[in-house]
Parts: sequence; C-alpha cells; structure tokens
Amino acid sequence: MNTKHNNNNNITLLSDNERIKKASNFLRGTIAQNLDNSLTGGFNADNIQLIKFHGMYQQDDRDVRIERENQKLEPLINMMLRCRLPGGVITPTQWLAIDDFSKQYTLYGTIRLTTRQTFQLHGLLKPNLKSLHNLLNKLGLDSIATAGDVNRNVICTANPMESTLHYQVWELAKNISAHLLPKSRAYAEIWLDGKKTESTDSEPILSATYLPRKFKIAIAIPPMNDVDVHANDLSFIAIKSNNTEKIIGFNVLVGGGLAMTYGDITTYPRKASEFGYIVTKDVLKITEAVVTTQRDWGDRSDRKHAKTKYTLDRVGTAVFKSEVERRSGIKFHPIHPYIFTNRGDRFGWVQGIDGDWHLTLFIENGRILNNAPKKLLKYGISEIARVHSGSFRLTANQNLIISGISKDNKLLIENILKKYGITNDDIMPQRQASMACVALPTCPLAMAEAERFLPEFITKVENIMSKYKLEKDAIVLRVTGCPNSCARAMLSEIGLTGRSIGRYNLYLGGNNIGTRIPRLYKENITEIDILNILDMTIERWAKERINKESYGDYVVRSGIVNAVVNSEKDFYE
Ligand code: SRM
Ligand code: SF4
Repeated sequence: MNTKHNNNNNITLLSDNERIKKASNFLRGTIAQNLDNSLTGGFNADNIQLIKFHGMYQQDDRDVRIERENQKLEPLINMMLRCRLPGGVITPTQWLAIDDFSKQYTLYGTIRLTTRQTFQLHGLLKPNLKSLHNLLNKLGLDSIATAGDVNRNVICTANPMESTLHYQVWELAKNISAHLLPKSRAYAEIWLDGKKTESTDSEPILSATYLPRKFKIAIAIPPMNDVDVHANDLSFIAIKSNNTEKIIGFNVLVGGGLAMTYGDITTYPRKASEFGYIVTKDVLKITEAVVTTQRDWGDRSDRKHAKTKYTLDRVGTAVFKSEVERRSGIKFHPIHPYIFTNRGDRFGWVQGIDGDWHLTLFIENGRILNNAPKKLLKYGISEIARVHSGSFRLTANQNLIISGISKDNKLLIENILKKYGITNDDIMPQRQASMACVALPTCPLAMAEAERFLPEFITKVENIMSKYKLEKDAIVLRVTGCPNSCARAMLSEIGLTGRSIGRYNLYLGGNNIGTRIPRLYKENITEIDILNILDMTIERWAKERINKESYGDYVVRSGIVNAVVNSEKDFYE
C-alpha cells in the first residue's frame, strides 16, 4: 500500500494499483523486458496490470489448468487482446486481416464480439503480440485504453435505419475516444518500435496515475437503448431537431455501473443520474469535466468503491454535478423529454434512408467461429468481406451488421450467406434477446459457465415459451459467470449471475428497455430450480398479462418481486 494526503490532510492508504501506475513511467513498467523473457509465457505481476492499459489481459486456459498442474507445467498462459473500435465500425479489409490472424496465431481460432461494440482475440501467445499490434497499426487500428483505469471503447447506437443520425454519433464517439486517449508514448515504443511519435509523455486529462478505475461512455439515439446507458459512467442521449435529421444536443447521464461483490452490501449496481441537457458543441468540455472530477474525487484506496457511481453517492449527485458545471463553465439545462422503446438489435434486412441495404445478423454470444458443419459463420463472413464495399458494424448486443450493401451486391451477399448456412430465420425472438458473457475457460473471474451454458439453456427456455404459446415474445435474459455483469445481467428482465459451477443467483424484474435493475429472487440455485421458477412465472405471465405487458413489468406488477427503485438504498432489501 501507498499513502496520500486527502483534502483534510488525513493520510489515506492507496490501493496497490496506484503504486503500479505511479511507478510505471507512463505505462511502460518493464513490459518490454518481460517480452524478451522466453522462460515464461507471461508477464510479472505489475506488468499484468499495465498491459491492460495497452488493451491486453493475461489469462490461462482454465479447462487445462489442473491437467497442466499435474504435469508440473506452467498454466497455459496466453493473452486476450481487445481492439479499440469507437462505435463498432470496422472495414472489410480490417476484418479480413483480423480473421486471418485469428486463424493462424491464436489458440482458439475465433473472434469474439463484445458487449461494448468491439472484438477480442483470445489465446494469443507472447511471441506473437508485437506482430498483432503492428498489424493493427497497419490497418489503422489499435488496442490503446480498451482496458485499465482509463476511458474504454466509446459505444453508440448502431441502428442501420437512421444512418445520418448514426453517422453523427459515430463521429462523436470517435472524437470522444480520441480526446480521452492516453498521450503516453509507451504503446508506440513497446509494441510498434516507437513508430508513432506524435504523442508526448504528459497526461493533462488523465494524470500520471490515470483514473481511479475503468470509465465507460455511451451515446444512445432514442428510442433505441441498445447501448444500455445505465451501465455507463457517462452517457449522452441524442436529441434530434424536429425538422431535420440533425442532432441538436444531448441529455447527460452520469454514474451508471452494474457490478457488485457477493456478500458486500456496500457494492451494488446503480442506474445513472440525469444531470441535464447540453448542446452538441459542449460535449467534449462536459466529458472532460466529468472525467477530471472523477479523476480527482474517485476513491483511490479501495478499488471496489472507485467507480464514478460510488463517487456520486459519496459526495452527492448535486455536488458532483455543480463541480462539473464549475469545471466546464457550462450550465446544464433541464432534461429534454425522451423515451426508450427497446434495446435489441433489429435483425434481418433493412434499407437505409440512403437506399443502401443493411443486414443485422444474430451472432450467438458474439462468437465468430465455424460452429457446425452446415453453419460456417467465420468462413462466410470472411467471404462476404472479400466482396463487400460497405462496412461492418458491431453492436453492443454482440451482433454484427453488414452495412452499406449496394443494390447490386445484395443478391451476391444473400448467396454467400446461403452457401455457408448463415441465417436468422431459424432463431426465435427469445434467443435473440439473450446474451452471456465470456466466462470459462478464459475469464479468470468466472465462478460458473455463461457463454457455454447459454445455448442449451435458451433451448429449454424456448420450450417453456412455446408451451405457453409465447413463441413470438421475448424476455431480455442475460447470464454472467460472476457478479461483474459483463453481459449486463443487472439490466435484464431475467438475470443469472454465477455462484459456482452449475449454480446461479436468479434476478427478476428489470424491464425490457434497460431502465430498471432487477431484484434477487433466489440465491445459489441450479439450472433445474431456475427452469422451474421460470416455468411457473412465465405461465402466470402468459395468463395474467395485461395487453402486451412485458415479463419484467408483469413480475413487478403482480408482486412476484418488488421493483428496485434506488438501488443504492433498496437493492438488498
Ligand atoms: Fe467485463 C472484467 C469481459 C463488458 C464489468 N470483463 C472483465 C474481464 C476482463 C476479466 C478480468 O478482469 O480479468 C473479462 C474478460 C473475459 C474474457 O475472457 O474475455 C471481461 N466485459 C467482458 C466482455 C468481453 C463480456 C462479453 O461477453 O462481451 C465485455 C467487453 C467489453 C469491451 O469491449 O470493452 C465486458 N464488463 C463489461 C460490462 C458491460 C458494459 O460495459 O456495457 C460490465 C458492466 C458495466 C460496468 O462496468 O459496470 C463489465 N468486467 C466488469 C467488471 C466489474 C467492474 C466493477 O465495476 O467492479 C470486471 C472486473 C474488474 O474490473 O475488476 C470486468
Ligand atoms: Fe468474467 Fe464475470 Fe465478466 Fe463474465 S461477468 S466475463 S465471468 S468477469
């Protein structure tokens, strides 16, 4: 532990991550030296923390951990890399090169689309890391600040229908991402042999010790809440002009976040607080003021309480807000009215206002692989990338949009999809409304399966839905392998969070637009128990629902669970 003086000159203990950041010389640490050490597949403890700021996590394959231990071998250490892709847009050329790299140089041969609109490559070995970073650089990509105590990948609504609005928020997502990027030259020096020299070693926004914790930003275009604004430290909700397809300003929300620690009631998921409305030109100033307030006021002694949501609850929302106004010199106006109606992706073909076609494909768990002999997803997407002149857009629900398809290319792409067995047609709405986080075998924090559990579990839930003639309905259902909520289970109508292998906590009563946190219904139960509860509550919902009432709203109205209103006060009641 390290020490610092707070405003009252009391000595507080700093978390060890603060020591690591301070001693790192702007994120260099001894990463370069560790890279040259061929005696181990990994990095030392301090560098394991530092490589996160460069977009990588050290992991090991947990499926073979015991076997390797028995053989007295080091765990199968490998790295996961997360790309920076503001707004989730990637070109066919970039896709092809990444696809090729994943095939040749990763242990798993897959690409994983994430809940924050980017992709991850799992199973990278240390000797191949530099060539991957050089490839990304050649492609105009990087993985800077996709992890660590910095602003992460900036996400925005990926709705292909309103492409003019999408274009505006995508531009903004890129600008925010660039504005908050670490300025340190460490990434260029270590991974690109110093090729990128335009940046300097000073961090006017982030500081030499960066932020107290991870920081997340989202931009939503109502009525879509596909980005789940309440999972983010800072969100912008676009308000468009009445007469033109132009965004005139944004409602600003601060302090959302979903993780908790079991058994520690000082931790909780929290919805973001509405600060007010600002005009578009003020977005970067407000962003900077929120980030620097959190930088200076966030808790650097206890990482469990370091996120913006806890800073807000500790100092008070009004105090935080007026500090943001003071720092930015901008006064918030009252919130402009907005409504969210859904947050799933719109699957299938749509024609945008520009006449181009867009196809949203459901990707189960975001995993791009050749999953069955007749469903060769990975081959199919790469063949499409060879002929496609538009772009790909990753969604915050782990799906893929093939975007900007000209009229002439539509048939060609349809034929490729047919050839590789890629179709949305056999997928029920329930599966489309479900997500799981990665969990085992790569996530070191997983307590239970999630991605590998979901497909068969959903088949069983689909059977329940069919039994009650609800095939056309869907419940937002999300599974995570631990309470960190990476697939945003804490904003779902049915949320499962892993407790141990085969056991989960069951949360019910979030809503289908992502504005209510669900409540714990039963703790530490098995799949059979979960299915029994779902069968019972779904039957009641089918019989007693009023009009098109959603499952989440029904379980609250019928008293099956009480709504969570202010999670900081009532989440554990
Ligand atoms: Fe996450 C940590 C995967 C979105 C909250 N998350 C992790 C790690 C890196 C485990 C670790 O720290 O070693 C996981 C890597 C697993 C693997 O093998 O790939 C991991 N998180 C993911 C992804 C890939 C899940 C997915 O299935 O798509 C998502 C990557 C997003 C991205 O591209 O940047 C992902 N993580 C989220 C979200 C959802 C979101 O941001 O919309 C959350 C909840 C929102 C929030 O932040 O409150 C989330 N992840 C966490 C946390 C809890 C943080 C906290 O507040 O305490 C951790 C653990 C930590 O940071 O200590 C974590
Ligand atoms: Fe890992 Fe937990 Fe996140 Fe799932 S929710 S990816 S198990 S940290």
